[in-house]
Amino acid sequence: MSKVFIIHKKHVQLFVFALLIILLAAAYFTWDKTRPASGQPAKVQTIQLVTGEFSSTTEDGKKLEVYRFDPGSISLRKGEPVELHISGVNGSSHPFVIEGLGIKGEVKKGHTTVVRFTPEQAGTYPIICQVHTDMNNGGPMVGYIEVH
Ligand SMILES: [Cu+2]
Repeated sequence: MSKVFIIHKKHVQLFVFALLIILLAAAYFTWDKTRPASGQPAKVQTIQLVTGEFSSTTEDGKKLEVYRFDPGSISLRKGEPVELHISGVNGSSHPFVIEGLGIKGEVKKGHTTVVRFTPEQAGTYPIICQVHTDMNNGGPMVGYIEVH
């Protein structure tokens, strides 16, 4: 009776020892994995844009005018935070949307509008001025945001 009890106690000791080894190993691997991840700061992709203008006169004296985002296309890496700094130079106001990203804003002359987002999917996202839409209205004022 007592012999059986002693063997059983040794098994319990062995089990506790094995459990301790497993817990130590688990703690070691978890610690090793989280260290490089927490030490890496998020890179912000900062892009500078301005609102510009092309203008011209036809042979019969008609004035042509189009506002634009400059540069007209930008390239971004997906999964990294972005800051667009859009400064208003030509045109008093440009209320805009970025299609596919659910972003709205406005650029005013003499001011810089900052737009922050993190693109999660590759694709082309047009930034469209809602006032300067076509040739009869000083447009089309559109830029293209390429996410790779
Ligand atoms: Cu505009």
